Formats: sequence, structure tokens, C-alpha cells
Amino acid sequence: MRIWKSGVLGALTALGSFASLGACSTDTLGPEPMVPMAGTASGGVPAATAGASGVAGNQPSSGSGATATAGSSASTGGASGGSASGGGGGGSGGDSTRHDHCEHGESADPRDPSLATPSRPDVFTATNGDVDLALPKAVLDWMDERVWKQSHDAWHNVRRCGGGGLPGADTSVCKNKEFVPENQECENAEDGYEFLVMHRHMMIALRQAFPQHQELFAGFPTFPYEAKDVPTQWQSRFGTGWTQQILDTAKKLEAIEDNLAEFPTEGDLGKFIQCSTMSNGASSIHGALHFKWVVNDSPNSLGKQPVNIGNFMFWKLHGWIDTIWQRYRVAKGLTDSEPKLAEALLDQCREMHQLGRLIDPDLVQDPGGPLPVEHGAFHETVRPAFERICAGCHSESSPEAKMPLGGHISSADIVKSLVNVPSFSGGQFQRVVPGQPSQSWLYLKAANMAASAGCTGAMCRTQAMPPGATADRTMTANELAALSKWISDGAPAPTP
Ligand code: HEC
Ligand SMILES: [Cu+2]
Repeated sequence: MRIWKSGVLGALTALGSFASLGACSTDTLGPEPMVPMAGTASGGVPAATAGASGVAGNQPSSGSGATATAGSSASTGGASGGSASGGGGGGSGGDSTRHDHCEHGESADPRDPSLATPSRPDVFTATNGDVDLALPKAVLDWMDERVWKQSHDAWHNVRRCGGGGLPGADTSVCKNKEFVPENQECENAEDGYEFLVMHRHMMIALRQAFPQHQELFAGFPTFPYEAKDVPTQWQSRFGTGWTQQILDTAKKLEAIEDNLAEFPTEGDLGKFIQCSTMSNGASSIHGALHFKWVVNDSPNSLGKQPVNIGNFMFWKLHGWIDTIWQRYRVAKGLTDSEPKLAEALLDQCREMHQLGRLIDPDLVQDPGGPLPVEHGAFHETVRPAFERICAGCHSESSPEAKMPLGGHISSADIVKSLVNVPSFSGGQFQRVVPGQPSQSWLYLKAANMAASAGCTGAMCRTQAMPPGATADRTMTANELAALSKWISDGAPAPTP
């Protein structure tokens, strides 16, 4: 597994923010449609939706569409939310437009329309007959494509590196010191705030990705005091209900407007919900909500942090927590356009994303999803020319010579199909031989040197690329020099 260059992230962490990462992710499809949040999910649960609108950069820019031409990425992109972090700057990319899911939001997933409407959770029945509810498979797949379960797990675990928290948590992530946040779990109100913001970030992203099924991610409208307040599949396991302490805590939170004095800041509220254990040592209200419905064999068991975000109830309970938090914010006069929140959401998105990259550097994105953030000579100096004049025929979906050079594909995947890969129609040549441009079929074809390169074998197509192109559609001397240099330098893979 490739690990983050600690210097890079260390420096960023020193800046106190992950905000500047991702500013050079390149998406050549042009501006993605941005999905405005609906006002409320059906069922009248305004929580995260209300909290979310206007902070996640999900408002379509009024100017988009009008000026989606070369060099306009800054104006078509970071319309609203991202501006809080100043994440927009640095125009690196010709006519490519950056797509950064943290700044611009998630695009609607193509699987959304195929989900059942009204939405239904998937049912899992354990061997002992216990029933658990999970998110529909398409949503679980969306999460898996982004290693979300592991990233969420790591997000919590990396806050336990100081020794706090659950025994048995996978703390291997702690060896990446630059990922260990200063505020460890339950240490202070800052951690409480991050807890609230991180889970809201996930809700926002899911609602953007599945806009027609937002109710899947809506919380309990009020605390589930009674069995009838939970889905039928769970009612039989409601048992004797809640302890008096949990009931008292729930009532206090349900009357949050009257109890503001107890929570000087939002972070204090978050800390109380996540961390405040009961006097008998029983878990916090957050823990109690998690543990009440645990089905141990369930692949998305609420009790297992590495998988629990796949559980239907996870979003019911965290949505309820978010509702209480949002009510607190409203009572305190905090608006959704508050820059502090916008920035914190961006930070939490970045952190989760980077943890995902740490866990799975080869993260494969789904075809409609956002591309990973990438850097390096290929991505920055070679790929722009390919996008300009090659990607039309060498696109990721149906590449000529089975060789993708652009489109909706990561630079890492492009490089993988080039370096040390035998050519399709270039005889004995490989596409790219690290260190040797003049032995690299890609360079030879692009530089119109293939005809004299000595190709042997049945398949020797020596025409220059692009075939029959006019001068304005061939690579310029500078572009060829960049390609040659990248190969001479060993054709390194892009870095995140
Ligand atoms: C108009 C369509 C078109 C464009 C534009 C185009 N190509 Fe091609 N390319 C092809 C076709 C068709 C083939 C297969 C025939 C051949 O090898 O010449 C091919 C083959 C190749 C091959 C051989 C791959 C192998 O494994 O044998 C390379 C290298 C290549 N193209 C590079 C490029 C580059 C670099 C650009 C942009 C500068 C480009 N192509 C633009 C149509 C195109
Ligand atoms: Cu969590």
C-alpha cells in the first residue's frame, strides 16, 4: 500500500486545514450538474437538509452554463460553499474544469432513479431470526466505491490514538502521525464539534448522491421513546425500552431551546451527545441508540464501527442527533451561511477523503462519480494535451487501440495502461518504456517518428497520431517535450 508522503500532509496539517488539498483535481467532462438540496426530506425532517443547504456549495452558480469555456473553471466551479476556504485558486488546467466533491458537492448517482420509490431499506435476517435493516444495495455500492465504511471507521479510530475510546478499535491508522487530530475523542468541545460536523458532512453527501431518496438518510423526527417510533422490523426488539437516565437525557435534548445554558458551544452539545456516559457507567445517548438494535451477524451491524454506516438505523439516529444540533444552532441564531460551519464541513470532507486514499490508494471511482485528486508530471504536464487532442478517440469508454488517454478516468489508470504495457498495433514496442522516449510507441506515434522506428511484426501501424491531423490538432513542441521528459524521468505514476 502506498502511503501518503508525510511531508506533504504534515505541511498541510500544519496549516490547520485540509482545505488546500484537492484544488487540482481535474475533471475534463466540464462542470458537473450540481444538485440543489431539496428543502426537506419527505416525512418532515429538516435536520441536516436545513443545516446543509447553502453550506456545501451545492447551489448552482448563476453563471454556470454561460461561460463554460476555456479558463473559466474558477467561475463555473466554486460557486458558493468552497469560497469560505479560499479553495478555488490556481488555474492549472486549460479547458478542464476541476471537480472537487468537497467543494462542489457530490453529483447525483446514476443509480438513484432505479431505487424503489418510496425508498425501502434492505432486510437482513440472521440465523436466529433477528432482522436488521440496511441501506439499499446501490447506496452500499456507492459507499464501497469510496471506501466510506473504512474511512468512517478510520475517522473515529484516528481520534483514539491517544488511548481513549473503544478497546479493539483498529488503531493501525495511528502510525500516520499527520492524520492524528490534536483533539482526541471526547477530550474537549472541539472534538464534539468535529463529531457533529463529520456526520453532517456524510448526510449532505448522501443526499446529494441520492437526491430522489433523501428520506433514506433522514433521522427520527423525535427521539424514539416507544416501539411504535421505530420501523416495524425493530419493534419486537424494543424490549423494555430505555433506562430512566436515557429518557431524561432524551427529554433534555428534545427541549434543547430551553437548555441552551447547559451547552455553551455546539461542541459542548456534541461532546455531551457522544461522550456523556450515564452515572451507572452505561453509554452515552449516542451509544445507547447504536447498541439497542445490534444484530451481531448482520453485515452492517450497528454495533460494528467498520460497517455500521451501511445500517439503515445509523442514519435514523445520527439524523436525529443532527436535528437536535440544528435546533440548537437556530436557537442560538447561527445561520447556515456561517463561514465557520462551511469551513468545518469542508475540512471534515477532506479528512475523510484523505483517510480513504490512505486506506485504498487505488481507489476506483464509479463511472459517474468524482475523480480522485491527483498531482505529478503526467497529470499536470502531459495529460492536458491528451485531453485536448487525443481523448476524443482514446476515451475511457471506448478507446482506440484499447488505450485510454483521457475522459472520465483517473491519471493513475491512464498511466497503468501505458507503462511497460505491450503496444496493440506497434509490433515489438511497448507503449511507454520508462527512461526511453525513443523506445516508447506512445512517444514515437505522437512525435511522428513511428514510421522510421523499425517496427517489426504483423501489426505495425506506423501512422502519426492523431491520424491525418492538421497542425493545430497535433501535439506542440512543448507538449512533446513534456511527454518526453516524463518518460525520461521514469514515467512516474501520479501522486494523490
Ligand atoms: C481521430 C481519432 C484519433 C485521435 C484523435 C488519436 N488517435 Fe491514436 N489511434 C487512433 C486509431 C484508430 C489507432 C489504431 C491504429 C494505429 O495504431 O494507428 C490509434 C492508435 C494509437 C496508438 C497505438 C497504441 C498501441 O498500443 O498500439 C498510440 C500510441 C496513439 N494512438 C496515440 C495517440 C495520441 C498521443 C493522440 C493524441 C496526440 C492520439 N492517438 C489521437 C485514433 C486516434
Ligand atoms: Cu460515526
